[in-house]
Amino acid sequence: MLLVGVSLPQIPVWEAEDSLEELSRLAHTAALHERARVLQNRQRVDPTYYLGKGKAAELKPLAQDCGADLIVFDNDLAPAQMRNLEKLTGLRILDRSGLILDIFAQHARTHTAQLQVELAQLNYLLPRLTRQWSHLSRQAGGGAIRGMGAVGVRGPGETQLEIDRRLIRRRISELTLKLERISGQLATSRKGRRDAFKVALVGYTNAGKSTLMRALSGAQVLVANQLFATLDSTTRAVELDQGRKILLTDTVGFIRRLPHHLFASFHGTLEEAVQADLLLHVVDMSHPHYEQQQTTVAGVLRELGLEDKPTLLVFNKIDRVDPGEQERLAHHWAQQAGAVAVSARSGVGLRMLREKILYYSQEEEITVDLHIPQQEGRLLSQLHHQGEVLAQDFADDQVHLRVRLDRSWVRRWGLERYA
Ligand SMILES: Nc1nc2c(ncn2[C@@H]2O[C@H](COP(=O)(O)OP(=O)(O)OP(=O)(O)O)[C@@H](O)[C@H]2O)c(=O)[nH]1
Ligand SMILES: [Mg+2]
Repeated sequence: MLLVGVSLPQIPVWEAEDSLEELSRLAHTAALHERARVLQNRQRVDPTYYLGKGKAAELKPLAQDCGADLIVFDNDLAPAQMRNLEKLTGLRILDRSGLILDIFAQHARTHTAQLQVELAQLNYLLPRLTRQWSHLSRQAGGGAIRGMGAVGVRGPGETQLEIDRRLIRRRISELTLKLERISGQLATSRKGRRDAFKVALVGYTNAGKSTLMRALSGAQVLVANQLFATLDSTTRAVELDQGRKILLTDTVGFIRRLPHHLFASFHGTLEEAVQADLLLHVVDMSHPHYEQQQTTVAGVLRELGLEDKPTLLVFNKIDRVDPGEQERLAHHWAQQAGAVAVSARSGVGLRMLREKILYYSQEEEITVDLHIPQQEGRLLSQLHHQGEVLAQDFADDQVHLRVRLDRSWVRRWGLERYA
């Protein structure tokens, strides 16, 4: 496979190179092997071929020389550019979004993830549908046309292409409905746990979120040195010190230029992050451009409307720097951003991390004095159950309680009227 990138003036060259390097890792994850790499500097994008005409013409002989039968572009191509390149080179063309979709299709294990990926693939496919579309759908990992059934009966004057489009649209609405139903069910089951303090792991793909999930909760989530190993969210109860329980969720990672179809389809999965009380933003500090990854993640969080959510930065993989340096960095980050340096693999810094989470989770707790009529037996027992009763005495037909509990309970149970 041939990798092609275009470096534009508004993007520094190192960033284009880094992005191409990342594309190579993505390709590797999709079991594609890089044969050669082309990076062209251009003032602007060429409307016909994305890269310059001359460069585009060189692709075919270059691919022949190195035995590549597929060209992967780091940039997202317009449907017409993709067709033009296919015509010019006679080879299959894939762009960044297409490749990421492919990986998602390969990695989707649960039913929900499969539906989400299929929806994203079809939305990606629809404007690219041409007579050769069957090859596109093959390359989309097989998921794209699953469930569409036999080719429909041709309506009067309908071409095959129109039929295909109609089928895809129908499948898209079917999937959208199914996913809405699933996310409704999830919301209901989440209601049952809304009283617990919820923490979600977010971060760039491969930052070590799942490893940290394992280290903190013992959950046997998949850890792999590949991009987008995790596509589903997993939630586990974790007991911090002092018997305090939280719910920890591991979820899908982010990447620069995340295909927006995917983003839209995975809203259900990302909902876990939206609902969390605290985000742990995991950063792979051993990555040469970790700061840029951090910025990318912050951007995605902004798109999700989560920029104001309490967020704790967790610099992971600290075991990769030498021990002398570890302490200095940990200190530096703690000073700078209240961040914690950890190694999810070796366990360094996890105690500190637990303490920090505990601290955040207690922020949510308040102590209230209440006067509750004795006949409110149910409320009294709930308070004993959910809160920590610090003092209690009985007077007339009232119970005086001093309770430490989650701020949210005050509102939910209308406790103000007993204060
Ligand atoms: N050296 C070192 N490697 C780590 C550490 N944490 C995770 N890794 C490795 O980093 C790779 C990615 O880890 P994952 O936990 O799968 O990362 P993730 O963030 O869940 O990635 P995706 O689910 O693909 O987005 C694996 O090879 C891990 O073994 C760490 O603290 N130190
Ligand atoms: Mg993971």
